Amino acid sequence: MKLKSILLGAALSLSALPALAEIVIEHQYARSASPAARSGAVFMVVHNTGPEADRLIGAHTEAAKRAGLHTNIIENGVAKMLPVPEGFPIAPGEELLLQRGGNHVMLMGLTAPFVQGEELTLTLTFEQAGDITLVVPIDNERDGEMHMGGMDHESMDGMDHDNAEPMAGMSNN
Ligand SMILES: [Cu+2]
Repeated sequence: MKLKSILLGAALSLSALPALAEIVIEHQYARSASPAARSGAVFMVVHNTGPEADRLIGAHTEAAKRAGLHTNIIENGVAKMLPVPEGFPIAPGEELLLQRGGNHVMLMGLTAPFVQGEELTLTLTFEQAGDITLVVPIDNERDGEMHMGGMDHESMDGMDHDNAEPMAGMSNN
C-alpha cells in the first residue's frame, strides 16, 4: 500500500520531485490537424535521469480508441509513418525526442475532437519505470519547430495526422 502511494505520488509530481524519478517528461503537447481529424499525435521530450537504460514500450489514453508508438520514415522520397512495436530505447542520461516528422505517440480513433487549449491524460508504459501518467495540453496550432535541426518540417505537411487512418498491416495496438 505504502509503495503504491509513493509511486502514484511520483508519477503525479514528476517536475516537483526530479530526484525520485528516473523518467522526466516535459514539453508535451498533442495535436490533430483539423477539428474533423480522427487521429492525432502526442509529442514530448522524455529524459532518462536514472542510471539504467529504459524503453518506452506503450501508451494508453481515454482520448483515443488506440494509442501506439510510431516513427516517420522517408521511403523512395515519400514520407510515411510506421508502427514501432518494440518501442524507443532511452540510454541513461539521454533524452528521447517525440516530435513532428519523427517518433511520436499516435492516437487513432479520437473519442472527441481535439479542442485547442484543452487537455488529455496519457499513460506511457516504460520497461523499467512502469506506467507514467501525464496531462497533455492540446495545441493544434504549434508549428512543430521543437528540437530537431536540419529537417524541413514544412515538407512533412503531407504526413500530418489529419488523414492518417491506420495503414494496412498496422497492428491495432
Ligand atoms: Cu503516426
